Amino acid sequence: METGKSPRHDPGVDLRALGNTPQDFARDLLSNLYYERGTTVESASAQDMYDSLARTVRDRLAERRARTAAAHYQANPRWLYYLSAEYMLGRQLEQNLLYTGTTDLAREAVPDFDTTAAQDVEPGLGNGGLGRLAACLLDSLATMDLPAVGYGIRYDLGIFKQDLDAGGQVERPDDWAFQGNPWEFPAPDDNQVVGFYGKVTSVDGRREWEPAETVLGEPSHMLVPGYGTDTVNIVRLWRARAAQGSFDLTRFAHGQYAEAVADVVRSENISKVLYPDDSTDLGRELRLKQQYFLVSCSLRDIIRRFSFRNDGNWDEFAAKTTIQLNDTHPVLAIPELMRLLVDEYELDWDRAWRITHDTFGYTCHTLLPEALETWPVATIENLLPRHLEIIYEINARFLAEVSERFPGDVARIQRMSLVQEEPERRIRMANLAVVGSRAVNGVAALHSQLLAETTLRDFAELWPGRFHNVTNGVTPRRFVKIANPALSDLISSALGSDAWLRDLSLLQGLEPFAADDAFRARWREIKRANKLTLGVAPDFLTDVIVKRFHEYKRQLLKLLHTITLYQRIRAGETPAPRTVVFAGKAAPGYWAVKDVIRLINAVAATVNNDPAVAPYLKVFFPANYNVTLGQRIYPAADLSEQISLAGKEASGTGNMKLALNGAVTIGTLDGANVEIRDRVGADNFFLFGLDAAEAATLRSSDYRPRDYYERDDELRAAVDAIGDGTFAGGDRQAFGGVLASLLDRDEYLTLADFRSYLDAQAEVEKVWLDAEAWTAKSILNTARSGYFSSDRTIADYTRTIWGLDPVRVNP
Ligand code: 26W
Repeated sequence: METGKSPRHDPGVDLRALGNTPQDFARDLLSNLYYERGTTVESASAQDMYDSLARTVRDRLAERRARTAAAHYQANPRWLYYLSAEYMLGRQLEQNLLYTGTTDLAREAVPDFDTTAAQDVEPGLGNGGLGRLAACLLDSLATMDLPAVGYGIRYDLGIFKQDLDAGGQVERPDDWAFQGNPWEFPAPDDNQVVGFYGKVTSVDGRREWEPAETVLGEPSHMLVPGYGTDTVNIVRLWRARAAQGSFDLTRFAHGQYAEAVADVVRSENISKVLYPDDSTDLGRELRLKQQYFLVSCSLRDIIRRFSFRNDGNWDEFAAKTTIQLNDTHPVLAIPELMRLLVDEYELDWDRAWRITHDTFGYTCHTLLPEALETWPVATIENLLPRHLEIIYEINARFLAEVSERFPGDVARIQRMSLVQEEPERRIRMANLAVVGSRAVNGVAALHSQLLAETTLRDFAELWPGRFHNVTNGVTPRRFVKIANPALSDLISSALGSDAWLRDLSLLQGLEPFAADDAFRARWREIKRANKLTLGVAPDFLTDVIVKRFHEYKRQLLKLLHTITLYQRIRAGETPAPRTVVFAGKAAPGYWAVKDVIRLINAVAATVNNDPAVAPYLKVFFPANYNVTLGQRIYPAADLSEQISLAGKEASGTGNMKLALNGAVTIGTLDGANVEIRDRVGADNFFLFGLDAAEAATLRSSDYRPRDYYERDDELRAAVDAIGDGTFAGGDRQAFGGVLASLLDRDEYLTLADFRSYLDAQAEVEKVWLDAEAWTAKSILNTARSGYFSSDRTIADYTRTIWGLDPVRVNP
């Protein structure tokens, strides 16, 4: 049981009487229209119809959910709790129709299905890769019948919506649940109280924290169904509410109504907005509050669920519970569990530490030093004074262990300390995560290797057995079956069944079809139709770079190539026609890449308005890249651009979605690209650029981007066009910042990799002109990418880190 309430007497009613005949479905839809929306088919708005349909589908999942909860109660299994500040769940309707097998029923019952389905809003409760990975992992956990709960924050405002105004990014708030969220079940009874600020005193030799402020965490959950199974797990999201009594009666009595509610507003601000910064640590106090809010609510909920079935027997806790920390954002869970065990449940330190350490696993998602979170000691001391004491105690004991292992190695102790001393005292959250966890993992083979060799080297030397790799994956249900139904049907008919959706290694069976003319023709036809759906030219090579904007991801390298193509065409060359698709958001304060977005759109305007260029080149920048838009782009892509500077991209997951949809990759040896190339074969991957070791060496030497600029005529011409006003109506200042960053610093070695990249693009073009050869590579990319299913990722976590057993749900 999820709720902690005692199991109810079974009244002998079969809830599956919901039934799945067209009559059953239509009746339930109507019933929801009448009784939930208070309207009729004749007067229903699109929103009324959408909401009623969503409820009709949701009810079918809810019935499975009830059976899942009963099976879990019976089994009293070991649980995985996934703690993540972000989830990018994607649209729910299509997925839930598919998972309940009601897609056809819905199309039949709903008068204008497409308009209705278009009302579905994706909950964008994440920034990018990390949040979408969390959603893929939840999908696979449920599909594999593993007992798991995801915990997160129910932000009122998700990732901002991106508009393009005169080619520049403008942010608009994403009030995603404005029209209500039919997929969500509130559970106000499971409220938790969270404390902040205040002081710590000693009472009978124990430390006692008296918070100065309390806030309520109110949970609701969304259902996470498995595919091809009756398991329905949940993701539980916390929303901040003012604690009772936050209303200031004194002020109210003095006529200061707005001031009287100030505390209410302040409390509820905690879950107001997702921080839109992907990979730079801003260090804002409200963000730390969000992190503690998530951790505190979730741990109390986890302990409540544990005690309900295991009688508060702490010796069983780590056997029944494993908690995975999705990057450092929820790392306060380590000192918080210590605080609960030591201060509230009165366990001694050593026993509490054993339990805590045995409970946690930590996944790191980055290599960028600027993305490693640290918090000023002063901020933590003010907000969470007891946690700071506990962190100091953990540190003292940990450093004693290090000195014993490495006597006199002061530099090592300084590097490993949880406390950074200069330029101000800060807590290093990644160090805390490693010290407090049983297992640490990176998200691709190269990433895990670099973590152990560089970023976390001292820790890997101290505890080599603690370090693991678990290569990321993506769910084939959403990113192949739902995104690309025509391709999915072709795959199923070739393989003789749709079993590949639950065992993606079966895609191997497509290999022989790479040599089958008729199959190749059909494969091309589908790609062509998907391009039409996306709105790009069906016979152009569709060349896509879709991801968050960051300098290390090098969208600028793609743009330099695009400018070169433009200049070649202007000079009379006739390259193979291509559409370059750019999409992605920039962090609102990240001016360097906001300029890149502006420049891309300026180039697009020039290219797309030049009739001499039109037969050969188009540049397309659809606004507001999100899961929904991704689902339209991946199926239309021919070429997948994965061109980050080697050693910077932890894994990437868009690379996997694109390969599974038959795009061929052009990429560096970075992140999971390495493994993609190993699997699809070097012949079916366009490799270029420096590798991670070469890049590190060049960066630490005196790298001079101007030398590359001066030596390469095409590079110089492309860079000059940025500075001479070609794309800015003659204004030479318009992109001065971009120009200077390339020529003066070029932190990510764009100029150094330019020629190698253009050579690889020449190879791309050569193969593309042989349609049969290209299609064979495309098919082999799909056939050999089964490894990149998030089901395999979950199998790896389960085997090496979590040790979970499946619990089957009775029909
Ligand atoms: C503190 C600010 C901040 C916010 C988010 C720092 C770092 C992050 C994330 C760790 C950034 C992120 O999304 N990382 C991506 O995680 C994906 C899933 O593992 C990987 O595929 C991407 O390579 C990695 O950039």
